[in-house]
Amino acid sequence: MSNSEKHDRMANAIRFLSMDAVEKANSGHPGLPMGAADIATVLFTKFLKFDPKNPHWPDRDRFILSAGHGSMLLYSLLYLTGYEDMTLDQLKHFRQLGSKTAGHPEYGHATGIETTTGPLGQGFGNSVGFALAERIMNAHFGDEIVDHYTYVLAGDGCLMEGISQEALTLAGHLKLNKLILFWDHNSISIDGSVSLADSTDQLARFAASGWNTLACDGHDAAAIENAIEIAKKSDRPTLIAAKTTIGFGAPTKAGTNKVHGSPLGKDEIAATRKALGWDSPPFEVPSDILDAWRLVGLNSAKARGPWEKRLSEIDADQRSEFERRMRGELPGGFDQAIIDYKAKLSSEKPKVATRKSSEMALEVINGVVPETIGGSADLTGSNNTKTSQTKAISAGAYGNRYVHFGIRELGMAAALNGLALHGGVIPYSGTFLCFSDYARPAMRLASLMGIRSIFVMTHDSIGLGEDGPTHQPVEHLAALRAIPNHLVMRPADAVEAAECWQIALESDKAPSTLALTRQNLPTVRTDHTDENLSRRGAYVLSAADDPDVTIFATGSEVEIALNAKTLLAGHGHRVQVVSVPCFELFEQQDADYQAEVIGTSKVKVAIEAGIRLGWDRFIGLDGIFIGMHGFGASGEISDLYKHFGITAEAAAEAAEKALHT
Ligand SMILES: Cc1ncc(C[n+]2csc(CCOP(=O)(O)OP(=O)(O)O)c2C)c(N)n1
Repeated sequence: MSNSEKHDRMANAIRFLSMDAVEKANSGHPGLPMGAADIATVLFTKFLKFDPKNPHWPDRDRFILSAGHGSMLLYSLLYLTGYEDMTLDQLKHFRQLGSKTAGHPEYGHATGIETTTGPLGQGFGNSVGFALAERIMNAHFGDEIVDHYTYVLAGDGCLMEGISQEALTLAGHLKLNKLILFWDHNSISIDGSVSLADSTDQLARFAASGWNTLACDGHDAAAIENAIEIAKKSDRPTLIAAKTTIGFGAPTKAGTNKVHGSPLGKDEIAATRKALGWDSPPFEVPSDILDAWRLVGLNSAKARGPWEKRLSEIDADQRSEFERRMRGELPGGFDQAIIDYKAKLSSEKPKVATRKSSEMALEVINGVVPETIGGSADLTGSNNTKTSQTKAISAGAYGNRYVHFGIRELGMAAALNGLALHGGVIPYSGTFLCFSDYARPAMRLASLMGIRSIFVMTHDSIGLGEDGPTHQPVEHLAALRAIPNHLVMRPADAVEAAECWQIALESDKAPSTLALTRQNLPTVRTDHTDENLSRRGAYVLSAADDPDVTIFATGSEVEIALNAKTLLAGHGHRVQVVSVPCFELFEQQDADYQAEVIGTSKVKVAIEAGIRLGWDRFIGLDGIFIGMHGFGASGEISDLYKHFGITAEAAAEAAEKALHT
C-alpha cells in the first residue's frame, strides 16, 4: 500500500466510524468528521505529541475541537489511537445517556478531551488560554520541560462567532506562535452556503491582527503536512485555511448542508462505502488500518520517555514545584498566610471597599502562590486585580503574571478556562459585575467543566453610583447564582474577602465569582477565627437569643443589616444578623445547620442591592425583601440607596411593622 493509499484508508476509518455512529444514534453531525478527516489524520499521524496511555502527560500537544458538533471526529481519533476508555462500545453508544461519547465533547467524560466544546468559538477562545499557559510555564520551567503546541480545529461557525475576534486579536497581540488553528473551510453551515450570511476574507482578518496565514487543500495530505511544518516555525500564531468538502465521500450529499447534522441514511452510506472502497461492515476497522492507527498512538508517546528523563534531571526543587503546580495543589504555606492575614485584619479593622480588600488579599496570596495569573479586561485600576508581584505579560515576556486582556470580556473568560484547563497556573480575571453578561457563556462552561477559573467582578451594585443603570447590576447576582456549580461569593468586609479568596483558590472543582464593591465598607468580622466562616455559605454574624427578627444580607448590605439591628434593638427587639457570602456553599451544608441559620424568628428580612430572586429560600414567601425591584439610576451613592429604600431605617421600619401584625 502506498503512503497515499494508507493515508486515505486511515482517514476513511474516521469517516466510517463517524458515519456509522451517527447512523446508529440516529442523531449527530457526520459532515465535519468526514470533511476534516484528512487534516486530523495528518496532524495525528505526523505531528501531534500525545500518549494515549498517559493522557494527562503535561508536555503533550493539545488538540481542541472548537467545532464540537463534529465530536465523532475526536471520539474516532481517541478510539483509533488507543485511549483505553474510548472503546468501540462507546462509539456504538454515541449520544446515549451515560456514555463517554456525549453529543458534544465534554471535559472529564473521556480522557483526551481537553475542553468542553459545542457553543461555537468557545474552543478557540480556550485555545488562547492553553497556548498562553504553555508560554508561561515554558518561561518558568524552560524548553526542556515545557514545549508543546496547541492545535485547534474550527469551522466556519466558530469564525463567525464574535468570540473569534476577541480570541484571535488577543492571540495575535501576544504572539502566541505555538497556537495553530485549522479552519475547516467547507463554506457550508446549517442554513446552506456560508455566503448566505458572511463574506469575510478570513485570511485578511487574521493577518490584520498579526497572524501568520496559510491556505491549503484540506484533502491533500502533503499540502496539509507542508502547512503544518511552516506553521510550527512561525513567530506568530498561524491560521491554516484548509479548503474541505463537508461530508467528503458521500456521493449525493457531500458539499451540501444535508450532511451537516443528520444521519446520511442507509443508502447514502452504502454508496459512500462503494465510492471510497470501504468493504468493512459498520464499526469495523480493517485490522491493518487499526494497527496503523494504534502504532501512531505508540509512536507519538515516544517523546514522553526522554521528557521524563529530562524532568528527572532538573533541580529537585524545580521538579517538585513543577509537579505540584501541575497537580493543582496549593503551596504549603497558603493556609497559614490567610489565617495570619485575617487575624491582622480583625485587629486593624480597615474600612475599605471589598475590591480593595480583594487586592489586599491578593497581595498576600500572590506572594505565597506563585502560579496565580491575574488580569483584567481594561479595568485594572477599578478591579484592583494587579499586585506588586504581577508584572504585565507581553509577547516575549511570558514569565510575568498579569494579562492585560483588553476590552474582551468573553475572550478573557474563555482564555481563563484554557489557562485553568492547561494546568500549572491558577487564573483570575477582572471586569465589572454588570459585564458578566459579556463573559457568561464561558463562565457557564467553567461551571459545567468544574474547573478553577476565578472571575473578579467589581462594582457589584447601585453602589457604584454615577455611571448609572447601564453599569449597575441588579439581576446579575441571581443570574450567576442560577448557574449550577458556580460559587458566587459576595464578601461583606476585608475578612470575608480573604476567606472568599481562600475558597476560590481551594475550589478545584468549581469556578468562583467574587462580587466586590466600589464603596468602602467597615470591618464587620472583628473577632478573629481561624475557621473560614464564609465556607459555610451563610453564618450568624451577630447573634441574639431567641430572635424575633433575623436579617440576612450580603456584601455591602451587611453593614446596613447591622445598623438595622441597632435601631430595632433600641426598640427592645432581639435581632440576629446572618451574613450570606455564598448561596451555593450554604446549600452544601447539612440540613440541621441550614435550619439553624435560617431559624424560626417571626420576621425575616433579606437585604441585598439586587433583585429578590433566590431570597425566598431564606426569608420565605412572606419575608421582607429590601433590595432592587427594577433598574438603578445615575446618581451619588448616598442618594441612590435612599432613593431605592435600601437603608437601615427602611429595613427596621418594615420589620417593626411586620412584628406588630
Ligand atoms: C453559539 C452556537 N450557536 C449556534 C450553534 C448551533 N450550530 C451548531 S453547528 C452550526 C453550524 C456551524 O457551521 P460550520 O462551523 O460551518 O460547521 P459545519 O457545517 O462545517 O459542520 C450551528 C449554527 C452552536 N452550536 N453554538
